[in-house]
Amino acid sequence: MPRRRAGCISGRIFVQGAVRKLIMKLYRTISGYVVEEHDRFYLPGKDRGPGESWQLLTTRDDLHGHLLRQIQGGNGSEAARHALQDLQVPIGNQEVWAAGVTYYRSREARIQESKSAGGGNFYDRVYDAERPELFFKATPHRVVGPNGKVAIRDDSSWSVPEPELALLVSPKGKIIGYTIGNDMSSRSIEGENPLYLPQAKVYDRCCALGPCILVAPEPLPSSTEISLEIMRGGISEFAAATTLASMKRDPLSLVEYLYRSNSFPSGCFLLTGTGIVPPDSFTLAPGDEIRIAITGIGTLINTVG
Ligand code: DO4
Ligand code: MG
Repeated sequence: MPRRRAGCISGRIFVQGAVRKLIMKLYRTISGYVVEEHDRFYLPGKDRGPGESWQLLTTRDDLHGHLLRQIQGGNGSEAARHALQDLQVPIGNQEVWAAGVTYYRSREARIQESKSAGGGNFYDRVYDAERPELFFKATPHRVVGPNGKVAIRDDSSWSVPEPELALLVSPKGKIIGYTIGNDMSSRSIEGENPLYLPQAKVYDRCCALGPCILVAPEPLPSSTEISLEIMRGGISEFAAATTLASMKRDPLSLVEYLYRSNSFPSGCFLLTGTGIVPPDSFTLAPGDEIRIAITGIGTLINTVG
């Protein structure tokens, strides 16, 4: 039996040597990075000498243990809580990639939108295939953060947000965190021809990430809920929810495919697909507020502008 010593961190009992299952939230702010744990807020970069850069921090395979060590013995501070008023987009130099047709609802909507263009059974086939659909989504300059303005394309007549769980993956291919992603999409362009997918998906301010990175030592439970609400003029125009249980693919297998013969020296974010698609009569308009919530992570709010 290994010897374990009981200790106390800020009033919370822990056992030395035991696997600690603490879940933390990591925020990027103008004042440095903030770690939230158990309703306490820490600014380790500020309190312990010059902090490491966001990019360095968010590529560490040992991110969970590293942050735990940084907050150990502390009580948090008001300054750290205050710093959350100036949140920044939680991305460094990572590329953003995305998976598609990972939920039945997405498969159904794509088949419908590409029908008149003779979309064939590609979506049907990819939903059932062993190899997932993976596509390039954004470079950091195309990504906005919490409360930022996402865009609809000037040449799109039918646009929607796609609320997705986003994985933060290290250069070595380890999932080190989770955040909320909005895969803004033009359904008119994609529906015209599936070969137009890169234009439907990649443009300025086509993606939002945030509000924080959830750093958890274990995968998220399948009961994790993803919800979307779109507000127009203060009125709820559309609202729906799904859970990770409806996702056809395992996040680990999506990452495994993404990293096949493909390297990510700066790590990457991988959006895991949408399970929520508004009705065909709905298209986004300037001024719409998009609220995406994921259990345990928080709410990402953006306006179309
Ligand atoms: O097949 C096109 C894109 C699918 C997608 O973005 C999704 O299912 O979330
Ligand atoms: Mg998507």
